[in-house]
Amino acid sequence: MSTAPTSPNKKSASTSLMTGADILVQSLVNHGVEVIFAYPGGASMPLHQALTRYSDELRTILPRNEQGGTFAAAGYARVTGKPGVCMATSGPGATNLVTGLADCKLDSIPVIAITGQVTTPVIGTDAFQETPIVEVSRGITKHHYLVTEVESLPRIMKEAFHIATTGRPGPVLIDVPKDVQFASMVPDWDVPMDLPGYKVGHRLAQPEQIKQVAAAIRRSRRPVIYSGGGVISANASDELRELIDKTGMPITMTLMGLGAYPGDGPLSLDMPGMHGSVYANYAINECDLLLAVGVRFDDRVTGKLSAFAPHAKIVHIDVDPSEINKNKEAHIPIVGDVKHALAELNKVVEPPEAGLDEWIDQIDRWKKSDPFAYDTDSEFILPQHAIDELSRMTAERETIIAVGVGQHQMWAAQFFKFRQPRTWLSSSGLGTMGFGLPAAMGAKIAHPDALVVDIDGDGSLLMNIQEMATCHCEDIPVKVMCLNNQHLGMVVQWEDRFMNGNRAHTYLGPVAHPEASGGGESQFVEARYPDFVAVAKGFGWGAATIRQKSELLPALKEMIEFDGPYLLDVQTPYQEHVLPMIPSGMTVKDLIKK
Ligand SMILES: Cc1ncc(C[n+]2csc(CCOP(=O)(O)OP(=O)(O)O)c2C)c(N)n1
Ligand SMILES: [Mg+2]
Repeated sequence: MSTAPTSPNKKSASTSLMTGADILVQSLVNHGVEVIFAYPGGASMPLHQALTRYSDELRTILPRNEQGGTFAAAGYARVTGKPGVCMATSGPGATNLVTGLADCKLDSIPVIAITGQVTTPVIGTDAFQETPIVEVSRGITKHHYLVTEVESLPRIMKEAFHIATTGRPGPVLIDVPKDVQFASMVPDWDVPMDLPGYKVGHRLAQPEQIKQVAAAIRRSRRPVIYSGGGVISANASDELRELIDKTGMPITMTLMGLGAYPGDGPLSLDMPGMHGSVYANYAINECDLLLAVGVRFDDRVTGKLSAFAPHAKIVHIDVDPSEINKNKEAHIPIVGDVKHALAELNKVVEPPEAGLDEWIDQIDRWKKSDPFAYDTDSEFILPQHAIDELSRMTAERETIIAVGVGQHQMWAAQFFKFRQPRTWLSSSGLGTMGFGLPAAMGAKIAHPDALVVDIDGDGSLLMNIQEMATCHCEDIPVKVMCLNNQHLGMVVQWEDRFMNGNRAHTYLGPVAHPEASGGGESQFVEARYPDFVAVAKGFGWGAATIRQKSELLPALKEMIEFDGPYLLDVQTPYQEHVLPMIPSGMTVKDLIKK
């Protein structure tokens, strides 16, 4: 193994010596990667040097924290379906990736994370900036590699892209010691993969199973489609819409599944579960057939499992066999690619024999009596109102929404009407505050002509606010609508509901303020901290703050039309609760409407 770096010759790349660093970067280019979010350090410097040599083919973006880089890569992957790529140095750089990897694992997002590592001879000695990142991230990656010799690099790169993007997508970590980055070889780009235990190509629904599903639909009187992130990642939205057109079946979409069918479509029941619609939860409770597609029966959807869809025959289609019968037993379990299964089903499916008029009438009555609602007479700008207006204002243009985690996230899911897949970015499984701004950044890079808005909470925004610098310096004009309630609103809501309103570190201003211990008098916290407008302007953003209802529409317009990144700080009261709510582990009978 030579350690002398050689300059790459891209044209004859397959016949000349290349360093590990150049092989890795050339391999990214070969796999169609257009952008990498990479933060340098000692152990990844050769990789960064290589990135400069490929700058005409591969854009390198410097996030301001590696966590921001992972979420930006994930945002890019979520809106494109292509793998997102991020990179960090060893030690603290690598550990800053951990939350992002966990996020991608739980939401099945294809991301390739590359880390620099200390040189192979000192691995395991607690060398400077050494962390065993493969060990650290073993349980939160789909796969992981420590590259111990340069000769494996072309194969590992090929396998990593294959694993991240096939079957159930997920994050793959590649840890590359510095001596491997310097070592050189003549790469073979056509090297075969060596993945004996990984056979996703065979996972297709069988014709017999498709016939069973068609028969179950034909016999059903009260069917519901329960559609999730798997439909989005399989790019199966068209097939799903065709199935609905052919059968007239109503559909509820999970937090990960929003946009697969238009949220304002006639057969949409919106989201199910803890903060889902009354009508989706009632429909699941009463249905006789639950067609679960690309979902995982998450506890935030099901509540108490034994009481979930108690009368239904359950069809469960998912590409990942480990999801089938994991939480809820399926009567017709199908392991297979969702797009293929739905396409096959569409060839044979017929509408329910007995007709669905009665069932749809019942659903419409539920929709009428318990719509998502908020107090339109409030003297303040309520967060739901701001989202509702933004949804209306952007209905006719290509819009992508990212969110943080908390009340604002749930309200965005309830009140923003998503009409297309891959236009909604939410850290759903992990529920990671700080996701919104960097995810929006990644989405904007992928779709520069789209309007990309991060609807954020004041707590969540602070967690990765440094990415404002990235947006300014790299010319990524995202918008942030910060629903500023001066509190960790979702935790406040649980304090109010389940802990007698005792405030326990959920106020985001100075602790000397009476609100910090719940002693505030009014509905509206007058003093706001931090001054988000000053912060945003410090980062070179346009910014404004509003608190009067009359200011909302012009301010939204200004935000949308502003030439560059822009923060709109919307001061809201904090007493609003996200409703309806089925408390954790409970059933539809425990649903709280007020
Ligand atoms: C990284 C992280 N830490 C803690 C939590 C727990 N948590 C969930 S929601 C929430 C409050 C979020 O506050 P904010 O972003 O202001 O949104 P709001 O609920 O006020 O709309 C907290 C602390 C989390 N989800 N993620
Ligand atoms: Mg808040």
